[in-house]
Amino acid sequence: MELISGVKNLYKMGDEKMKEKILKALYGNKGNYISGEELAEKFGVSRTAIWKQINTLRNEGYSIETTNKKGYCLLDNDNKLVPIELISNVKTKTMGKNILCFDSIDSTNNYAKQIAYEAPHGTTIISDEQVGGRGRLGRGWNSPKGEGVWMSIIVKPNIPPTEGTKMTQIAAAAVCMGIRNTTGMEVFIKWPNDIILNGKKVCGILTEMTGELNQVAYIVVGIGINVNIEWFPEELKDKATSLLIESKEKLSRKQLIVSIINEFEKLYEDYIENGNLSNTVNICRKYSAMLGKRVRVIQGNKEDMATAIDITDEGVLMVKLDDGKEQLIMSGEVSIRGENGYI
Ligand code: BT5
Repeated sequence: MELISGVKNLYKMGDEKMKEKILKALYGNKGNYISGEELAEKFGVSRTAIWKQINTLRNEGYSIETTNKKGYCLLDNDNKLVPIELISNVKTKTMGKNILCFDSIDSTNNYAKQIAYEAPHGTTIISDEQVGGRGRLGRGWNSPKGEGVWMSIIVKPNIPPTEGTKMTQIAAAAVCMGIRNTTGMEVFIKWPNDIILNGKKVCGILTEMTGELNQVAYIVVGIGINVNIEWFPEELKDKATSLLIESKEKLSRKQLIVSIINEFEKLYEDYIENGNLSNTVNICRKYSAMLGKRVRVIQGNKEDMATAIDITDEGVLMVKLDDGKEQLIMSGEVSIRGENGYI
């Protein structure tokens, strides 16, 4: 697991490494040349030191063009996820203001949990690939390299653990709006944690919480979106899809990430600052893949057919069972499947 970019010691911003400073300067000038001399002067080091750092950056996959006369130029490499670029594009107060990007990792949720106590609220972990991506209840999450958004946001709300499941609804609403805003694609929310496109799963959310009985210490909100995946393994191909498969177009992961973080902060602040989950719930209702549909409620060994009738103001699903009784479904308590398998 190697941290490819990001400020390694992210809590001491003054301690930024030379490589990061150079990268920042190149980003500020993207598409244009800066001379080695100018960089050397700016950072008080030799031109050779600059050249060495540029080589390191190149080895890490940054496309940097060099000419003897003009110096260095960072080319637009749209698929490369770079903290500096993401951080400077989000329009938020705290969310996504610390971003760590990995080339490969077991699971961004695992890493987020390792650093969660020290990491500032809003810290976001992103990886180009996950080799141990996780779904709920020990299930796996397929996370191929360079083709998805595999990210985890650490939040530290001042709420009791019983409220924690609301983060999943906030994230689902944020992802739904983020995808709609950046791609125009008509995605829907399958309560509680899936985003559906043309009847197949395009995104899953894994929310994990740590805390005391009456106070959350932190919550890790893991979001996995199939963006530019071209094919799925046999066991997933009937139930999973990607934005690329449905739109036939390669999409920018950066724009998507930025938009989701912006939406997430808006909805999160509405809830935490103003105690208002209604914006989230309105989105979850408006774009629900479930409301009005027949669903299967699975509780332990028991299975009932029902109709999904509402998402309450608390973000809880209400169903009407076939015997006429209404039942509230708390997230995590039951699984819900469409009548004909997955929806
Ligand atoms: C989820 O679980 O949908 C939560 C997925 C969360 C993934 C993110 S990625 C960043 C962060 N780091 C992690 O390690 N995880 C989070 P669940 O509802 O249990 O669905 C899991 C099931 O979805 C699997 O058992 C497969 O059937 C299916 N699946 C696996 N990979 C998939 C994919 N890429 N797209 C669609 N379905 C998939």
